[in-house]
Amino acid sequence: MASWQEFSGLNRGYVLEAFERYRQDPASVDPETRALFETWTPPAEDIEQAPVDALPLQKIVAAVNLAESIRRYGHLAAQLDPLGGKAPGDPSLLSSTHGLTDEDLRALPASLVSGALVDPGQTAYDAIAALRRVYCSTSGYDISHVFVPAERDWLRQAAEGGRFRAPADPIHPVKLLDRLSQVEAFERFLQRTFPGKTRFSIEGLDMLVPVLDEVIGEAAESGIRNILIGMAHRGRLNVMAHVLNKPYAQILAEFKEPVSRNFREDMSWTGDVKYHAGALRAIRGGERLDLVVSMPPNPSHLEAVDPVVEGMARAAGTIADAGGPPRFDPGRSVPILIHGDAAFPGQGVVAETLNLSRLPGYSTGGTIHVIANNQLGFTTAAEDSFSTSYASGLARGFKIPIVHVNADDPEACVEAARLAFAYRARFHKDFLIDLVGYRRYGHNEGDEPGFTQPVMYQTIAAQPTVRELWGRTLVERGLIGGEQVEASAKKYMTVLQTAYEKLQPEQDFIEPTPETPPAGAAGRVATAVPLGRLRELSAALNVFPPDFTIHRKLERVREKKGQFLDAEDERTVDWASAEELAYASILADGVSIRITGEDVERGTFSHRHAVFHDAVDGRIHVPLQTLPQARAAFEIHNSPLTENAVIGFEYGYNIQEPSRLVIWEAQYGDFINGAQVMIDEFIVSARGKWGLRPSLVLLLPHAHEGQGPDHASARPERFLQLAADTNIRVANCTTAAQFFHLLRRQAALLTVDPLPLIVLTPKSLLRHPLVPSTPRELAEGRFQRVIRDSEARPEDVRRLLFCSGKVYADLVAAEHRAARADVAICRVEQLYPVPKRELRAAIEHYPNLEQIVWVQEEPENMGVWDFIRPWLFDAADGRPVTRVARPRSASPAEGSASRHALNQQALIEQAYGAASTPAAAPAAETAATLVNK
Ligand SMILES: Cc1ncc(C[n+]2csc(CCOP(=O)(O)OP(=O)(O)O)c2C)c(N)n1
Repeated sequence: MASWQEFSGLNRGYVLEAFERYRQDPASVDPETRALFETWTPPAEDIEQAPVDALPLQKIVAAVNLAESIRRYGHLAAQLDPLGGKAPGDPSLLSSTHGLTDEDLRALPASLVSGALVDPGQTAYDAIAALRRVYCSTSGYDISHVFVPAERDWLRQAAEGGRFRAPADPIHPVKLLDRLSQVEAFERFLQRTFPGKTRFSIEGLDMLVPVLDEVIGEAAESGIRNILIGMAHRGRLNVMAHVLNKPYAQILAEFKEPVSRNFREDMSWTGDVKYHAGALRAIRGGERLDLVVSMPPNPSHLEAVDPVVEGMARAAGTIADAGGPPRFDPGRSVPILIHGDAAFPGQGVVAETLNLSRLPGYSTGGTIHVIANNQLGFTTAAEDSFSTSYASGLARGFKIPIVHVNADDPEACVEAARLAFAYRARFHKDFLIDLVGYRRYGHNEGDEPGFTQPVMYQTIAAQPTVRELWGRTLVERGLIGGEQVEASAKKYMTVLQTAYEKLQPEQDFIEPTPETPPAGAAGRVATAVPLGRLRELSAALNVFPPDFTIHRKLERVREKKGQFLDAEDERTVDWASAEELAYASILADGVSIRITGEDVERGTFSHRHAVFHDAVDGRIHVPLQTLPQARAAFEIHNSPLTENAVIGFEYGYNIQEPSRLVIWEAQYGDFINGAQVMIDEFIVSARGKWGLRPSLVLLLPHAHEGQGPDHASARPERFLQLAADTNIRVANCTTAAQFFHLLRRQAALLTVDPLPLIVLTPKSLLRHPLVPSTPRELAEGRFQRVIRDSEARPEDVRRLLFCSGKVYADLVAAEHRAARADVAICRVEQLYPVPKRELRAAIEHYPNLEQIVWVQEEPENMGVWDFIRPWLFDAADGRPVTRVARPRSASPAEGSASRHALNQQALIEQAYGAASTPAAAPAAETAATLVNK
């Protein structure tokens, strides 16, 4: 048995309780405990001189249990609602439930329940009262779900020891009042000057700003270099003004909404509303840049920015400027996420983001979460919003400590912020502050809340602001006079009034100006790598630790790789080797790489093997991390089974560190629609809306191969529909060399002309004999946007088939290929930006052309046809253009391999204009003859 000294007050209670049971009935405890108790008696001296036998043991146990209940469930009795809503309470918090009277407690020593909270010589009664003040006041410590005992003890000690309370580290009460005056004046001024204009006022949650001040102050002191704040609409303008120091003039100018100087005649420039804009504040200490606080722009889609901010924090804390794996330092950056009380439990992306928090490839060393809890979601009340007891309930499952705090108690709020930061600094894990306030107006300032919450809004109308309440407290404490409270409020109204009077809306209105990419930048970058260099890289990639046992089957693959660059003109470089060589050469060029996605380390189709596992002891070896030529770091992580949050995360990582190559790969491209919010709201539109320049790469396995409707399509039509204003590049390569050059081109463009790159990648084609390239094609070539038919004689060609991706392999493999000298097949390898020049040149290459056909395996309403049609018509210059596709369909593919095979066969027949399907007939008619699904 552990020594008696090792038991804290609580555990002692349990031991004593067990001992008492044993004394009454030895069989009531387990044999092991019985054996111990046979030779053990509890020492008496430890319980404040009173011999145990002299104390009423049941009362001791009851007092210990009461104290434990207060620690666990005290938050249920805490006064968290500034509007006076009744706390639910819990019977276990009552002394009577435990059979205790006040006298009983007065007869017991304080040390039984908590010595730290009271003076020596006080009783358990005083200690229980003190515990209630800690756990049942305006802060609710919801921490019993933290399963790591050391953390839970630390949290309890922090709460009970008053480590974060005045006077140990006093909160400056007058400064706090001043800050609250500033926060309030801002909203009042906007309300007065722009009545009814949407600003999503912070009022009712004004303490959010001092809470952020506190975290940022602590972060600055502890040497953190980057703070990333993610937040939605509520209070955003106020936080921008006061936490990110966005000038009042700029905010006021945005309210005036002058016609932008960037207004484009072609109407294609979009921009975004003011409460989506981002901001950045550099806090300098002397010569050195000490701290950067930034808030990225975000869309209306609530919580979508959460993983983005996490990715940014991860990037900011990652050192990747030397070969090997990168190093993540949690002391460099802190993410802060501000959530809505309806959005936090409601939006799935929150759970996805929380799930990232402790994964090696995604951890950011702890996020500070604040739920800006105004007890409403638009018009919806809590009981219709979440099934958990609190809005924060989800965080419990992730063992995140939670402090609920009444937003009208400024000191308690500041303490919560301090505790959050200290916990994060100590354990590098997430912490959540549930800041419980209210919403002074409707959802927006033009909205009438009385329609749906009449009673609540009667209370709110009578509720003094937190500034007024705090002002009164300071007056009561004799710290200031009443006139000072009012003077402080007036001062900031005057500041705003002055800023408004000086306003020059045209000049003060600043909008992001997207730069037009330098024309043809993508075409100019050199991507070839000399053969000698490729051989060196390949040899280095093949070096394994001497005692490493490679899996039998992979050993053979590696052996083959030993010679695959020997013959310059043999097609020996397969897709996987080309990809690996692209990465190796990019690292050697000094660009770091991060690759994530489900099962990417091996690759869904077992082609990549970027991480080898020793067949005997399971230890791992990552060739791209031991590459001597690498001048930048390489990391690859299997992601959790998530699309939305992880794409958001990688986008965030990418915009924070744009000079690194960041790649996300889908398991199958079909699952990309799980991340449609990230695609629509960030990846394709961040540049148009916010002037950002993402360059994330998405690898999306795509092809109709008979695996059913959900393993067929990466939905290229969706990306192409979203392609405009040169916002993305979309490619679909058919050879290993093409992929090699495409990846290298992307890496080279990161600093020149960054754009997201969407690649439709192969599945069965990974091992198709048409795909491998010659070493020379890597050493001398470049990415070709369009690949013409090298076999057809131009003057023989009457029918030109344009296609993209895997259907090319089927067209070439068809028996018609040899017999039809009049048919040429041209691959469109880059779909956007549309290679107009190459399309036209390909058409003009064939002087006797009669028919141009777009061939795709996707249904006619999907794939590329609808998008490319106008460009093809344009390039065709009056020549007939038609298409061959599966019939229009609500789902992408057949749910049967045999039907797929039949349809695919018919499709190829039609493409060649075979006898059964007249060449000139519109495909849609002939497509109807395909076997119906
Ligand atoms: C994904 C998504 N769905 C719906 C909306 C529409 N909407 C905007 S604010 C809001 C209520 C949000 O409530 P809460 O999270 O509590 O934040 P609050 O506005 O109360 O601060 C809703 C439903 C949205 N912006 N995003």
